[in-house]
Amino acid sequence: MQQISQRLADLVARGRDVVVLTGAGMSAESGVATFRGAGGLWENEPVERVATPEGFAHDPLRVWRFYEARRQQIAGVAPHAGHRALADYAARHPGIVTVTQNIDGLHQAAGVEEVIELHGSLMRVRCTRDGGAREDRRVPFPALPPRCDCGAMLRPDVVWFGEALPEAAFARAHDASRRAALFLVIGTSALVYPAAGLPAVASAAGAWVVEINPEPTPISDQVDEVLRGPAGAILPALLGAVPTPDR
Ligand code: BV8
Repeated sequence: MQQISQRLADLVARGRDVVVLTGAGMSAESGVATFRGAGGLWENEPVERVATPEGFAHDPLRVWRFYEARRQQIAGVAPHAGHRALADYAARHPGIVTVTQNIDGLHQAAGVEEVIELHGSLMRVRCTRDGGAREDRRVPFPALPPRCDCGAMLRPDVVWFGEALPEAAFARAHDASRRAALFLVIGTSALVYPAAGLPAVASAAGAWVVEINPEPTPISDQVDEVLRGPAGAILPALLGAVPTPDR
């Protein structure tokens, strides 16, 4: 692994007040498509058509086809060594806070007990009549768009553009960022707010902010340290031995 600073080594060994913020790049090595860049999800499906309330109101079937395809993809993938390294580290350091923009559930599948999901979950649906949300792991759905027992249409329980993030989840993530000693920002293009603003919150409060990403991002020159490379290789080396997959 590339050379890391003594400060990062000490903070990882101490394991207190550590916050991890992940994006789609964290799941790339599990075979899950990211959003932006070559072969990204948004390449074939413009955001405004499949990740906005207006797009859903205009063509719910098109939106559900987009999310159903992702549900089917997720049903067939597993966490990689980077997910397992994070989960193993969290098990050894219960104070670590795992915040994700991802909706694929792979941190939980790797064994992380508590994950703050800022943008919702692929495997949760929400009734468009009463807003009630629940887990629904049927893949595929019997019909699209899926219906609630009350007869109303169901929507994915995810946060679309122009929609507020779940208030309690974002408040917990923001509070943890303000108290962080070490903030790892992993696999995100740092373009989508307010999640992308959390590294700056941590930095302003004195955290050592480290970006783990094979590519530069708009925050690369604002963080304290950059580990340029894939999460699946960097995290096991950074956080210690990776447990066998049968955890
Ligand atoms: C809101 C749906 C307000 C779920 C998504 C300032 C403040 C607040 C809002 C805004 C603001 N400025 C603009 C806004 C509006 C907007 C926004 O941020 N627009 C951007 C594009 C300018 N924000 C919103 O609309 C948010 N809502 O603020 O509402 C409000 C308040 C009150 C009342 C009403 C409204 C909602 C944002 C959530 C939108 N939903 N998706 C889904 O389908 O998943 S966003 C979408 O992008 C995903 O959720 C994803 O999580 C997110 C970010 O993408 P990334 O995860 O970073 O993925 P990406 O592909 O971009 O990058 C992958 C990275 O991984 C790359 O850097 C790559 O190099 C790297 N990588 C690749 N391989 C690896 C790797 N890294 C490590 N290892 C590897 N192997």
